[in-house]
Amino acid sequence: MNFEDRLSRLRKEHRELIERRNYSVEGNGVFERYAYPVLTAAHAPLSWRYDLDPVTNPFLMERFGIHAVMNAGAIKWNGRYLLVARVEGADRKSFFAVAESPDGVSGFRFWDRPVVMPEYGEPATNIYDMRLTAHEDGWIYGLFCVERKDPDAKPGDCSSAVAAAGVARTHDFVHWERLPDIVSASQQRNVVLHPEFVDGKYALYTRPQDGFIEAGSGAGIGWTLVDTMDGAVIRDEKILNERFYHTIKESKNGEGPHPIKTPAGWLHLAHGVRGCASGLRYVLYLYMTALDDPSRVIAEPGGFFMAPEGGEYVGDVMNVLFSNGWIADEDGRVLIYYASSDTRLHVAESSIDRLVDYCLNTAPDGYRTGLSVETLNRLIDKNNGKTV
Ligand code: BGC
Ligand code: BMA
Repeated sequence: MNFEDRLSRLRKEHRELIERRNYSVEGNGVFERYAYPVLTAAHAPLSWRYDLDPVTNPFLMERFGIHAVMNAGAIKWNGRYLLVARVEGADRKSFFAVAESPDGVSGFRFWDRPVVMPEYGEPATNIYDMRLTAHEDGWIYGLFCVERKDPDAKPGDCSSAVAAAGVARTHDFVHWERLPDIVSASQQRNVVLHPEFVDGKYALYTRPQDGFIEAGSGAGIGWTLVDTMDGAVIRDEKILNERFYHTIKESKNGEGPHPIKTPAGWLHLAHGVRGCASGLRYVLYLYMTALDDPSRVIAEPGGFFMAPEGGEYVGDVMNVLFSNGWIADEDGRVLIYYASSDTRLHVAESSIDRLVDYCLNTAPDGYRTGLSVETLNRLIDKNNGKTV
């Protein structure tokens, strides 16, 4: 095919992909998945991937491979639904890019350029998984993972890394002011800024780990208060949501986006990780904390809220659902942006009322099979009209 024909075909396919209407699919009552992913590598503008000049690129081949789009921070901003996605190139480096949609479920389109994130200290090898928080101090913060090679890695060790929490803030999603990485004695990924001051301080959900991959003595999702985001230092961390033997969060867990404030408490979305013969399995779960103390858990349904299904299992890193973005709309609708297998980004829809009902009326994990069977029998008895 000649250059012009191929280019017009690529443009047509790209336009059709972006303009495709999405629709929700009936689910389990707790949420509905939408049929199509909201962002994929193919959503990246052609001008990012191709040199569009027939003289310098006569074969119209890709010059910059975009491999995956996943793990997006999400926010409703001036009536617009914005995602700050993790875009990963063929070179395995990820960066952030903003995409926007008029309704939050269809028509997501990338802004013209990726985010140029200023460096702090030793330039990062990789950055990913931004959590967005419109804080009551007036700034919109993006907290994200900053990965660098472990300076203590032995010669020949090309895998050991150090994860720290990066901090940047913006008013327009184009210009970002980079603040110092958060200082912590532990490795930190999945650090999330709570949207309100607590006791006059900034509150952070943390995830202390001994190593880059292994949690080690890191017991789960932590909580800490810091005086400033301009040079935040984690001193005392309290673990508010623990890992637990033989659960969906046996190996690791981490806060997703910042929690949503509801009349019944703060609603949290998190990921839980367990090991199995095929590697690590990442699923999503919910829990709630008290309005007067966002670090006190008041409800936690047992098991996962969402796990991979069908094609979601397949991708660059199999068996992974991950979420670091959701939007609570004014009408009570909640849009949950989740990525599957580190490859593409989807949306599921629920509502505050439904998610709170799910949290308050689903039995907690009893941590042993006998209690699971008791819970099941209570439900069957109820359905059989027996008083329990
Ligand atoms: C990858 C992340 C992953 C982390 C831990 C990083 O190198 O980019 O996607 O979460 O390793 O496995
Ligand atoms: C992590 C995360 C994600 C990723 C997941 C699965 O630890 O930080 O970026 O989706 O692993 O690879």
